[in-house]
Amino acid sequence: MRLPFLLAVALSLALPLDADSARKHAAIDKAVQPAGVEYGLRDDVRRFAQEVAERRRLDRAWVDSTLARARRIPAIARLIMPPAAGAAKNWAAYRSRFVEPERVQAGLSFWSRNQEWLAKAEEQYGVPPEIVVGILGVETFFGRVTGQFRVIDALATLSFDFPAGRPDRSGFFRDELEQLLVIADRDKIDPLALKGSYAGAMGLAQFMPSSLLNYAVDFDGDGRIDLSASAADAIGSVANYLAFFGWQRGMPSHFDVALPVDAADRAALMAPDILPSFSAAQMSERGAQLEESGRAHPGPLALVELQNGADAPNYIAGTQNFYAVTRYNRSSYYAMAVLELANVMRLLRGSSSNARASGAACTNPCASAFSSESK
Ligand SMILES: [Ca+2]
Repeated sequence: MRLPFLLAVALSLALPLDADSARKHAAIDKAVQPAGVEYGLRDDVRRFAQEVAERRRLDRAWVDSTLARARRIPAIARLIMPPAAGAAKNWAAYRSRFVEPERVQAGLSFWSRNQEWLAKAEEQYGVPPEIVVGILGVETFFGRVTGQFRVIDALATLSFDFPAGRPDRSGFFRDELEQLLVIADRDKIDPLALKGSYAGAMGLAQFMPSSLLNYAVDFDGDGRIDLSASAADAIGSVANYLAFFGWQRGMPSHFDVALPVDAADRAALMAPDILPSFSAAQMSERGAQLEESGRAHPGPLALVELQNGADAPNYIAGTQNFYAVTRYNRSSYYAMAVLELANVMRLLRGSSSNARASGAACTNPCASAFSSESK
């Protein structure tokens, strides 16, 4: 779906690539921007510039000079690598990084400042305020951590010097680099001035260039899309993105579930991973025990495992809305962090306005919210 194209933007957004992306964002933001080597007239970069200029009808000299000044940043090639082998996934640890008092307080404040836009987004797209706020909280701590790399450097490094040792995604990043040039040309932005994550994600909601082109909206109606400076534009764009990828108004994101005893049944139910594939009846037939509301759910469900290192995993039955959140970042750990942060904020906003008004950092409802396990 193509949306209004008056992006005069000071862009920003991206799709973090894995469950550790937010940690990496935070780590890199504290680091000094590393030096890099300009691509200059490297043959493969020049060939790419020629192809893009022809395909997109861009000025060849501008594309050449822009890409020539992009830099290869060795730190980016390291950051894109997966966690060290043997690093166990740990939902409890992951959750504690994102569902914690400081981020919750910042989220409640963001919610209060932007409640009008959040209500409008829910009305228009069906996505509740807490989900939008949860995504912005996990992505960038509500704009505190949006990335310090030049977007052009990140995308060029991953396009032309994608590191060996993991599946080659350079084609994906070349597409993103091409779309960045298209946006910059159309909206008269200097592509060398844009900052973002090590993967080229920009703004409050960390959109990649392709997402910016296809799903960002001018929600405050000022004639330009600005995902860095306009919270309204970021809110509308996140809600539009989730709606496009299947978010259903009023549908729960997940249900409690107890695993089947039989190993073959467990394996069968977990085979599709996060893709909702089984009706509630099919889950029950295989021995999974859903909570009552889950047994009444009319749509497909996914049995999702969240590992806890050496401890027992958690399991949930994810709906289409759980899956929609994973379209933002393809990790069940990411989605669950968004949903639990969202839930805590929703509970506190509904139950504790007096405590918040007094300035208390974390009173009883807050404490009980942090101890709750899910939903
Ligand atoms: Ca706007």
